[in-house]
Amino acid sequence: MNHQIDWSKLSQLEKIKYDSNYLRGTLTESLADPVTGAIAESDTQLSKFHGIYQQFDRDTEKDRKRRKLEPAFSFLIRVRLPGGIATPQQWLQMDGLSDRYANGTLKLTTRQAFQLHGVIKRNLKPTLQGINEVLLDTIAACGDVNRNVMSHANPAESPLHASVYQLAGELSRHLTPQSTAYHEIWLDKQLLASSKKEIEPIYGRTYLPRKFKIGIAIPPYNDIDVFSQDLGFIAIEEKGKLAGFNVTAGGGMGSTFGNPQTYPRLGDVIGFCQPDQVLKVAETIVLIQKENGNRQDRKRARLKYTIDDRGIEWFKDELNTRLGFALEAPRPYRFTRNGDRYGWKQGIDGKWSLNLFVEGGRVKDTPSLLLKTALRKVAENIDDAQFILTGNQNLIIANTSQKEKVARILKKYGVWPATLSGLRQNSIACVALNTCGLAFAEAERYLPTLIGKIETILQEYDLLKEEIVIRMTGCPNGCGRPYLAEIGLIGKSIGHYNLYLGGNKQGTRLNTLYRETLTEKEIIETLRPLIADYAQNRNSHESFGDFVIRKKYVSETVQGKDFRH
Ligand code: SRM
Ligand code: SF4
Repeated sequence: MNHQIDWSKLSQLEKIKYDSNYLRGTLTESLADPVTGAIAESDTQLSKFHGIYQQFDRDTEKDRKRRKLEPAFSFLIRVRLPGGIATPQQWLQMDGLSDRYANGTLKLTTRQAFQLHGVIKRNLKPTLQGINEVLLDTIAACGDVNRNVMSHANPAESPLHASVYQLAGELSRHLTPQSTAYHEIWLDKQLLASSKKEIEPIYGRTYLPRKFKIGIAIPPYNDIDVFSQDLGFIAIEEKGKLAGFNVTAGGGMGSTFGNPQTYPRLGDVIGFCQPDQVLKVAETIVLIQKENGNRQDRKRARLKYTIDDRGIEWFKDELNTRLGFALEAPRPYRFTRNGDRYGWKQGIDGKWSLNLFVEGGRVKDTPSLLLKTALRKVAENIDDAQFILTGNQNLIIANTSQKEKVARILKKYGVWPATLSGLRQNSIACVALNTCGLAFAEAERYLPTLIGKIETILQEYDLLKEEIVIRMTGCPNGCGRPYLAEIGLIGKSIGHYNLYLGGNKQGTRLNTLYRETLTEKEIIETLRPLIADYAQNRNSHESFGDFVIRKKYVSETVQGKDFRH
C-alpha cells in the first residue's frame, strides 16, 4: 500500500484499482469459489474492466429472498467492437454462445456492441474463450477506461467512411489497457511482458476517474450522437476528401434524480485537427481527464464536470499546451439526423446493404417473429456479408453481392419488408429490468407496448409515417441517450415515468422536463393534445421537437447545467 495517498479522500474504487495489480484483484479466487454464484465485492468492480458485470434476476429477487436463497446471480458480458462490424462467422459464434451459455438472446447496444445476459459464473471462462476464438474480446468494454469507439455505420459508403472506420479501430487499440490480466484470467495465457515496459503507459495504476467514451460522426448523419460523447470527432469533407475532424469534448448523458450537481451535457466543439493528429488529441484529452477528473465523487467524475468545473477555456489552453500546437478553428458542418436510414442502399462498389430495425436491440425469436433464426440463416448462407451494429441498436446486413438471397431469407421469416411507424423506427429503449441493477422501471420490455398505444393516436391524425425520435430508459443514467430525444421517457418507479420534450432530430439539443411521474394513462392523455396540435398547426417540415419549443410547451435547454429533472 502506498502511504502517500490519503485514501479517505478518494472514492472507494480508487483503492480497489490501485491494489488490484493491474486489474487482477482476486478474480481467479472468486471464480473458483463454489459456495456462491457471485464474485467478491471488489472483483465486481474489477470485472467491469474485463467487460463483465455481475447482475441478478430482478424478477425473482423477492421470491428468492423469501426462500432465503441468494439472488439468482449471473453476468452480463459486453464485447468490444469498434465501429460495430462483425463477420458472419463472428455473428454465428455470438449467436451460438448466447444459446449455449447465456439467456438465448443477443443484445445490440447503443454503442454498437454485443451483450450477452444471464451467463452464470462457471460459464464465464468458456464464453470469453469462445468470443476470443473468433478474434473478438471484451477488454475495456466497461470500466474506468476508454469504451467501445463508435463510428458512423458503413465503411463501404466511400473511402472517407472507410478511413473513419479504420480510425475507430486505431483509437480503440491505442487506448486499450495494456495489462495482461485479461489473458491470464480468462484465456489461461501468460503473455511475455518486457520488464522495462511500463504496464499501463497511458492509464497508470488507477486508470481513469470514470468511464470515457469516444465517437466519430460523418455529417450529415449524427447516428452516433457525437455530442453525447466525452470526446467526439466530426469528419470534415472538403473537395471529396477527408480534411480532418472538428473535435468535441465534454458530452455525457448520466445524471441522478435529486442531485442538481449532475446533469446531461452536450459536448463543446473545441477546434479542428488533421487526421494524423487524432490519436495524439485523444490521448492528450484522456491524460488531462486522468489527472484532473474528480476521484472523490464518482457522480461528478466524467470529463463534462472537469470541463464545467475548470472552465472550457482552461481545458482548451491545457490541451493546446500539452499538444504543443493549437487546434485550428472548427470548420462548418451540418447534421440532418441522428436516426438510421432503413432499407436497401447500394454502395459505390455496387454491393448492397440493408438497414434493419431491431426493436430494443434485442435479437431473439418470438412466436410472431423469428428474428434470431433469420439472422443466423443469413450468416450461414451469405458469406460475403458484414453485420454492422448501429448506434441506434439496429443492424445493417452490409456490403453483399447476394441481395436477392438475403431478401428471400428475411422474407421467409417475416423480418423484411416490415411496415413500421416512423415513431417505432426511431425508438431506443435501454435494457432496464430484469437485468439492470440500477433500473427503477421497465424500458426495453415496455416501450414497444407504449409505442403501440401512441401509434393509435398518430393514426387518428395521419401521422404514422412521421419520424419522431422517442427514447425510454429505466433510470436517469441515460443509456438510451433519452435526453436527446424529441420524446424522452425516464423511469422513476415501476409504472411511472418523467416526460421530456424538445430534443431535435439532429441530436444537437437537450430536451426539457415537461411532466413528472406519469402513469401510462397519463402519458397517453398528455401526448394526445400535443399530437393533435402538431398535426393541425405544424409548419411545413417542422419536426415534433422543434414544434413543442416554438409553441412553448417547453423552453429550450441551452446548457446542461440548466437541465432539471
Ligand atoms: Fe449504460 C450503467 C447498459 C450505453 C450511461 N449501463 C449501465 C449498466 C452497466 C448498469 C450498471 O452499472 O450496473 C447497464 C447494464 C444493463 C444491462 O442489463 O444490460 C447499462 N449502457 C447500457 C447499454 C447496454 C444500454 C442499451 O440498452 O443499449 C449500453 C451499452 C453500451 C456499450 O456497448 O458500451 C449503454 N450507458 C450507455 C450510454 C449511451 C452511450 O454511451 O452512447 C450512456 C450515456 C452516455 C454517457 O455515458 O454519459 C450510459 N450507463 C450509463 C451510466 C451513467 C454514467 C454517468 O456518467 O453517470 C451508468 C451508471 C454508472 O456508470 O454508474 C450506466
Ligand atoms: Fe440500467 Fe438506467 Fe442504463 Fe437503463 S439507463 S440500462 S435502467 S442504468
